[in-house]
Amino acid sequence: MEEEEKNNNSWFSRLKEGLQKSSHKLTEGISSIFTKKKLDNETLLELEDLLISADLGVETAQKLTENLRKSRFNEDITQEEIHSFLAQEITKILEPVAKPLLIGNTHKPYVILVVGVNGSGKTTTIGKLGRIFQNQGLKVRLAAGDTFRAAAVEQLAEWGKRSQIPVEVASQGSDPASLAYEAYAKAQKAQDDVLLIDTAGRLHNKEGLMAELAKILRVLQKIDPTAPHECLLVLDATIGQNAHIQVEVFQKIARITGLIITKLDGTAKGGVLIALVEKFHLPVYAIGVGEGADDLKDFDAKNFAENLVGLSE
Ligand SMILES: Nc1nc2c(ncn2[C@@H]2O[C@H](COP(=O)(O)OP(=O)(O)OP(=O)(O)O)[C@@H](O)[C@H]2O)c(=O)[nH]1
Ligand SMILES: [Mg+2]
Repeated sequence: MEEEEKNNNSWFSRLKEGLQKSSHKLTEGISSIFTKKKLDNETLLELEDLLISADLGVETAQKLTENLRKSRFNEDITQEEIHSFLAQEITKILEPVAKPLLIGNTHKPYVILVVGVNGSGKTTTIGKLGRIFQNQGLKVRLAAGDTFRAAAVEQLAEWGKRSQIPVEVASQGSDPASLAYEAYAKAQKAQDDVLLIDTAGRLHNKEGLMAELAKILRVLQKIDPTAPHECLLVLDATIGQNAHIQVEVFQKIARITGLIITKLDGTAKGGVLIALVEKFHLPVYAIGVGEGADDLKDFDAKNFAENLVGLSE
């Protein structure tokens, strides 16, 4: 029990620490805006600007300030109340999409394809997810579908070695679709519970890479027309509003079933997660708040919202 409590505490402090850059920006902004007691038009406009600059998106910023106007206009309000109000409103937005990534027993193996532009954190996320699933007692296999770079294969192999998870690899430059197919067949035969497939970083202006992703999907569907059972899009939070275009581009090729937002520890743009949720309504399965093996966190709407607005500071 005590151990569990300790783990929980470190979980919360890591999340808080991770989101510090974003929460700092909002906290500073709020303390410089709310210097007078009454909630007037000027203050509301300044708050709207602050929320936009914190990457929450124009529509969300307008919605939040409008709600605040409705409930408290011309009344005395404290900074503490602003923090609580924002945390509550943001929680309401995020709650419907905060879902754990559950490996059902409907498909064995449960095939998870991981996509995203280069450097977004795909390989690292797969390493972390593999560990999480293994700790749940599931039989896991990884496939190093980024066959372009030898270093990418090594990177995944290293994660596999650390957690003693088998990793399927192919020689450099070989067809990633064949690797995905073979890994799937092997996972089926071995009766694995989960197969996580890594892919190369795909810039949306590289048609060839996009065609390759389409091919991977086609071969997986030869084995099971419902595969992949999840297609996760990994987004780097530090790119802020550019994340929107990445969702749009990847949605054109694959049926994206959920998002993972990484690098929330290295950015003041953490609010972009809220803008993405408002626009795309995709589940957010997890968030990355650091490079370590335990830095991929379940996405909990209330905790995220409170930490983002610095409520616990
Ligand atoms: N600070 C921080 N760094 C992260 C996080 N997730 C990943 N990284 C780092 O981001 C860098 C890129 O991560 P990768 O997992 O290699 O990204 P990728 O999408 O596989 O990149 P490509 O294989 O080039 O397409 C690595 O240095 C990771 O350690 C995170 O949540 N926080
Ligand atoms: Mg990679």
